[in-house]
Amino acid sequence: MSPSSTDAYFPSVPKIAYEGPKSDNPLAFKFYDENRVIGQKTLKEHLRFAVCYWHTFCGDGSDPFGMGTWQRPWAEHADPMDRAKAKMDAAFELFVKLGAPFYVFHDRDMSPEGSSVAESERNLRTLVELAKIKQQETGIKLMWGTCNLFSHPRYMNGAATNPDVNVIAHAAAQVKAGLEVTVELGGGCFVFWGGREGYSTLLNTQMKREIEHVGRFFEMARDYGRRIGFTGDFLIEPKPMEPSKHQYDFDAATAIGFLRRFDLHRDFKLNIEANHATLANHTFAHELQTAADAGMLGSVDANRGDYQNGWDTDQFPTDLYQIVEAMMIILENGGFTRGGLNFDAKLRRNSTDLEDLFIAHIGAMDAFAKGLEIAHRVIEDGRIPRLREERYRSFDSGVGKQFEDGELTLEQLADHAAKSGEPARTSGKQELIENIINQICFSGE
Ligand code: XUL
Ligand code: CO
Repeated sequence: MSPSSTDAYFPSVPKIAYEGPKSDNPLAFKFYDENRVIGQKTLKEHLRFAVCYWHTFCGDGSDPFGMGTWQRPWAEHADPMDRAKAKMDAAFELFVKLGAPFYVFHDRDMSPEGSSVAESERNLRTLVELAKIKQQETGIKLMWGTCNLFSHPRYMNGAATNPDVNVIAHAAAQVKAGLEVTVELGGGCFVFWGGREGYSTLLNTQMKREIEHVGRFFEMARDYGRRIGFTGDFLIEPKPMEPSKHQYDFDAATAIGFLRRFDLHRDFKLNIEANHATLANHTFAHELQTAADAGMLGSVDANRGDYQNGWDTDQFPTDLYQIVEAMMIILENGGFTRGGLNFDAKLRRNSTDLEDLFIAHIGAMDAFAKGLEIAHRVIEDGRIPRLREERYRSFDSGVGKQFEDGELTLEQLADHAAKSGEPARTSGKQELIENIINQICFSGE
């Protein structure tokens, strides 16, 4: 039997409180005061933090070179369903103690795969019934659901892009059930991350056909979701590679082009992950801005990579400069609606204490709270937004305006060059802008 007490798995961890910047308590927030108001909203409403089920409760610290290092009491049950129930108790205990308003999960994180489609679905529904009760008891909400279409051996050649339609059918069964339970649990979004939707070599791959198959699959998922009353956002989470050599939803721009091509752009948005951005040789900010400019910034997987490593280290986000820039884009885009900041992040393999799970989340929540505050101050301060605006002043009237409005031919624009002569050199002011960011970061309130 799994323990049901809310204090069973982390007895030494109290409800995490806000103690302010001077506190030396590792189990307290220094900056994340959920009720503090910035602009029009509280920090809780702005940041919409979610804890992910997979790294935090399913991970065991193993890597390709070694076995698990973490001893998790909820993983000790021999029976897979008992283990799943214990894991859920531990998960909700952590959500409550941390004060995270949301969580996210893959179908197979929450419940074990059975020996048939029917058994897998039965397992999932048993756990979803428990999750429903726990959501009601705690007020914690599901931000998004997703399906694990990459771990099982059947997906080794892809899920929706698999060369065998029988495999795609299994992916359909999972997504059908995944959508149903996401609706039942009130999830605001449904995510597709296509780790194996790509190829290893073009020598055995019909790329055009595979991409058309995934387009068709998303269309079917969209239609089914809408039929059963899912009114939220479908999200694609771009990633360039890993585990596939090349993933079809390489980055935000590629995913946006794909969604428009298959006429999915009205129902789908993007879930931007920081470490996926850096693997694509972009910055986190670049991917956020690309999604925002297309009206498709749905949600964020908040983590960070390591610039020396070419893989997805999924570290907890604490890099303040990266976070400030991200929060500026999120605020300028009007903030989150259904999405939020999901910590798709894992402890280092040698961070073996149970309390490290709390310490890691606290640090990331504090970093985003501070980052939000600074981003808000940068926007209110106005110097940087003004400098950016002024760079484009020449388009506000005259020839620039005519150009933007499509009123000029190439010859007319060329004539303008002849008449106006060599343009004045205008500084981009990057150093000044970076200095202003530092001034605002370090000058306090
Ligand atoms: C993998 C990754 C996934 C998705 C959900 O890199 O980010 O965990 O967030 O499938
Ligand atoms: Co992710």
